[in-house]
This record gives sequence, C-alpha cells and structure tokens, in this order.
Amino acid sequence: MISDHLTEARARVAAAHSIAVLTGAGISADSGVPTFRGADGLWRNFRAEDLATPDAFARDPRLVWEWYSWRREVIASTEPNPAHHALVRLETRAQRFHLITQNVDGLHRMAGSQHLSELHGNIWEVRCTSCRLVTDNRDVPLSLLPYCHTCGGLLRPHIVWFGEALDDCILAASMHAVESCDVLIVIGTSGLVYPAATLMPIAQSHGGFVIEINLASTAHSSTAALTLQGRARDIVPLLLKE
Ligand code: BV8
Ligand code: ZN
Repeated sequence: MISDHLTEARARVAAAHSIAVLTGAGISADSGVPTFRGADGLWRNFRAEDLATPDAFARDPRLVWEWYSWRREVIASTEPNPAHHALVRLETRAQRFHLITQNVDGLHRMAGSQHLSELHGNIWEVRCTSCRLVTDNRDVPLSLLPYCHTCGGLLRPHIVWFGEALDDCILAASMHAVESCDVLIVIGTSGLVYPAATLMPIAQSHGGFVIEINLASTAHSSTAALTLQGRARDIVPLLLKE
C-alpha cells in the first residue's frame, strides 16, 4: 500500500541528517519534457544513443544540432513542476543535502536548487571544439552550425555524450554525497545509464536507505529499500512533512 510506504518514507526523510537525491528524465516528464526511453522518447525515429555521441556530431553536426535545437524549443516552453520545487524546500531543511541530476534541461537550476550536480551537463551551455571555451547560449532556435566568437571554432553542446567521460569533480562530489547519505531518493530514472546508475548500489553499500519514486518498476526497484509508484509531481511533495 503506498500509504504505508509513504508514511515510512516521510519518517525516514524527516529523520535524515544527510539526504542525497538522484533524478532522471521522469521528474521533468511532468513539466512536458520528453523522456528518453518512453513512448515520447524518439525524434524522427532517432534514439538518444544514435545522436548523443561524438561520432554522430563528427559525421553530421547539423543533424545533431537540429535535435538539440528542437529540444531547446521544447524545454524553453517548460517550467519546473511541484516535484522540482519540493526538492528546493527539502534542501533548505536538511542538514546536508545534495541533488544529482542526469537531466540536461536546467529545470532544477530554474527551480532554485543550489547543491546541485548536473552529471551530464546543461543544454543551455555550449563548448568550443577548438579552444574549449564554455559559454551560456540560450538561442532558440539555435543556428544549426554555431561558431565560437573567440576563435571561430565550431561549437557543440556542453553535454556528456555516450562514450564520453563525466567531469571528474562532478562525479567525485556525487559519489561522496551518496557514500555519506542517510537517505538517497531516486526519482524518475530507468537506471540504465552508467556511471549514474552505480550511485544507487553505492549508497546502499554504505548503509544509505534508498527510496525509489517512479511510474513503473525499474532495474533497481528490487534492491531499493522502498518504492513509491506514481508521478513525481504528486509524490515528491508528499515526502515533506508540511
Ligand atoms: C562513459 C546527455 C566511459 C545526452 C546522457 C555497460 C555498462 C556500463 C557502461 C556502459 C555499458 N554499455 C555502454 C555503456 C556506457 C554508456 C551507457 O551507460 N550506456 C547505456 C545506454 C547502457 N555510458 C556512457 O557512455 C557514459 N560515459 O561510460 O564513459 C569513459 C570513461 C573514460 C573515458 C572515456 C569514456 C556517458 C553517459 C551519459 C550519456 N548522456 N545525456 C543528452 O541528454 O542529450 S544520458 C541520457 O540518459 C540522459 O541524460 C538521461 O537523463 C539519461 C538516463 O535516462 P533517464 O533519465 O533514466 O531517462 P529514461 O527515459 O531512461 O527513464 C525515465 C524514467 O522515468 C522511466 O523509468 C519512467 O518510468 C520514469 N517516469 C516517466 N514519467 C515519470 C516517471 N517517473 C516519475 N514520474 C513521472 N511522471
Ligand atoms: Zn573557440
């Protein structure tokens, strides 16, 4: 019964000194951002794994930028939902709090989350393929081949693609957060992408109590201490005793 599980989850969150949160595309689905592996996850029959790679960009930068420009247009029309806002409130209450997101949509930043690690980057940042300068760029739509104002090099999304390493510091901060948390709340992720997916078992192996919130069961549901099935926008606010 969700009410029993929810009661225990609320008590665990209220008693926790250190809280870590891991979010995936499911938390933003309630804002209208398409997920990666759901029914709405395709674009012109391409999968993220086909386009979010250095090879795809080297082969056809215009196609890859077309996909990101389309995603920017979708994301630009969305805003944080009650789940994002509840995490901001939770952050102000917990003694120690760290939010780790796989999402690149920037909605946690927009909601006001401070202790935030964007594991896979941010769709509103671009990086020069020549001088590696990282800048904010909010053009929507984006010109399909944007160039660096400093050196003229071709710009790429400042996003971690498949086959690319995550930023060492961001990953280390995320690992530390899950190794030292009393509770890890995992929201809206299929848990299929690595190394993000290792954060859950790492939390458990260090004694963290893992609460999973998802519409469906996932590869990690059987090992989570508690699973709350439902929409993030409905469930996450209930975790706070307000
Ligand atoms: C790396 C940026 C090495 C792009 C992304 C086997 C083992 C280990 C690793 C691998 C392996 N095979 C391949 C790999 C490597 C690969 C990987 O993990 N592949 C997967 C597909 C198997 N990983 C990598 O390549 C990583 N790099 O390993 O580098 C290395 C080391 C040193 C030097 C060089 C290289 C890089 C991974 C990062 C890829 N980039 N994003 C972009 O966004 O444009 S990942 C991409 O998937 C997104 O960031 C997304 O967030 C992420 C994970 O997906 P989810 O967030 O979970 O979304 P999904 O749609 O899958 O699920 C949504 C969930 O929400 C569902 O469960 C659904 O039920 C639920 N839901 C829906 N609605 C709601 C909801 N829940 C609640 N409420 C709702 N309303
Ligand atoms: Zn440059």
